[in-house]
Amino acid sequence: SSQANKQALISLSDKKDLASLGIGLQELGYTIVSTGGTATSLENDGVSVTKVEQLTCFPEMLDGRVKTLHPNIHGGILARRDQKHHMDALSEHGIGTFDLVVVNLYPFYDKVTSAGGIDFEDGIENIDIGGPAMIRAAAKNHKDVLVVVDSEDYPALLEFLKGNQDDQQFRRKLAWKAFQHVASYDSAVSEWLWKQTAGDKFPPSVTVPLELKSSLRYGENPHQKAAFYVDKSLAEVNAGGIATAIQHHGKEMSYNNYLDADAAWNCVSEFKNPTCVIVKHTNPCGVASRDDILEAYKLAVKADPVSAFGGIVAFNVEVDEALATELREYRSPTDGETRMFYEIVVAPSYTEEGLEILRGKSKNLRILETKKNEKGKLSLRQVGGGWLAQDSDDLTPEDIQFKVVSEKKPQESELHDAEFAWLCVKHVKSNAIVIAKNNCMLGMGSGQPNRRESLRIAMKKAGDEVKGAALASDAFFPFAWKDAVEEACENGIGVIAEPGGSIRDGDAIDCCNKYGVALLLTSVRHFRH
Ligand code: 93A
Repeated sequence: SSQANKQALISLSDKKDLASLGIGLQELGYTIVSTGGTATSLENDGVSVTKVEQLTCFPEMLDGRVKTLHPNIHGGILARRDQKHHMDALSEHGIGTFDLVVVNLYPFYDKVTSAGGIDFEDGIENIDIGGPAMIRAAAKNHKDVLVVVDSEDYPALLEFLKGNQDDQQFRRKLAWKAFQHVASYDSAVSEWLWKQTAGDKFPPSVTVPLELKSSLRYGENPHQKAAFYVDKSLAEVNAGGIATAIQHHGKEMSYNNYLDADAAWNCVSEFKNPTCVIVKHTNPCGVASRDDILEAYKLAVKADPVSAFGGIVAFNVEVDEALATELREYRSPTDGETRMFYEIVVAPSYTEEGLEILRGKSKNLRILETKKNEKGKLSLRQVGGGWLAQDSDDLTPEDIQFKVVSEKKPQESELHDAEFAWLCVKHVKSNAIVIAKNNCMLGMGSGQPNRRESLRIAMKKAGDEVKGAALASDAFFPFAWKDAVEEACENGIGVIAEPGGSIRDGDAIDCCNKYGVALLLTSVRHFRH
């Protein structure tokens, strides 16, 4: 067949599915050339191999640093088949062409991030030089050399070779993937080297290896094209977060779905006790913690049933049969009739029965399973022409001192309510006000350009329950005109937690003293723009 005399060069650190690839190529009549470990592995699977040394007439040198870096290898990859003088040069030197190059690289990233870490010297030894050189050469000459860097592409490759029909688009796609692979590899190396010189100093080297995960149907609006990328450096260490979530069921995730699911997951992950968070348009509109997660769920809906409808529901505990049934059946407290409808459920795990029941709720309901986010990660946001980087806001109430500055000392329960409200307010868009009591968010106001308006919205949602509840404000009260503090006090709030730091802090304290309200200053601000 036309496959006769074809040569494949295979050099793999990760030997997953190597046997099936080798056998497949051998059946197609390919001569396989391989480096040491790859050759041994193929021979063990009964595939005959030519060793690279036989072509280079050199042994693998310098502890393997120089194995494939040789004209007999690179000439065979890079020669232009349509240039007579290239082909003449090959025959003059007795070099054969390669039609296929399959390479994956030394597992640098896994090595340097492995538990316990590795020595600097070891890190250096794990930088692959010959591998990227072959990948780049083959990708450059993809018109005639197929390049494969991902074992998931082996079946498509074998199909393509069997088909005996050329397809330049297929080749270009493989070449694109090959350069992506090398680029993200080099990013990881450079980031690691930066850390060796700068430690954890800010700013860090930002070479986030992004990998296209999927094209999305559209962006925030249908006229905007959109796609989703994962941060490979996190995906490879199997870190949590929405990007690495498993979708068990439901319609394809949309752009807005990712944003909202991320917000819900980030918020619910903050809580230690069993908690339910419901998010709408990236803001938590219901949050409740209870030993009984069913009760927490119902309280989270009740906080604002109108907003919760069509929202994203997140739990920090497993979804079992009872919880799934409640999610399926629960009727909106607004009319006591309509079953609640959700876009997404996110949780750390599901029982078999729980999953089955949720699948039966609707074919569209997206069911996501994911793990806690890694802390201490960089947060990046785009502005016109650039990116802003900051540490993620990882502070928890344990890191924060709630300093009593009022005459009224808060009771234990009031202090606890203030801490709960504080955890919630951190996840609400500024200007953010949260009113909470007894491990339950009663009302929230978000995103208003003035704090008093956010307060009014929060109080309206809390209704009569505002009396004796805790209020958290993500930033200090400027106390201009008659301020929000006074309005909250007049309406019967029990305790206020805010960062303080305004030149008018004294006014806020006087006001709380006048109404007998406890005031706690945290010295920490949680803006979320
Ligand atoms: O040390 S290298 O940078 N020098 C080379 O010449 C070379 N050639 C292939 N690393 C090199 N490789 C890498 O060896 C490949 O990228 C692959 O990851 C690995 C396969 O080695 P083995 O077949 O011995 O397991």
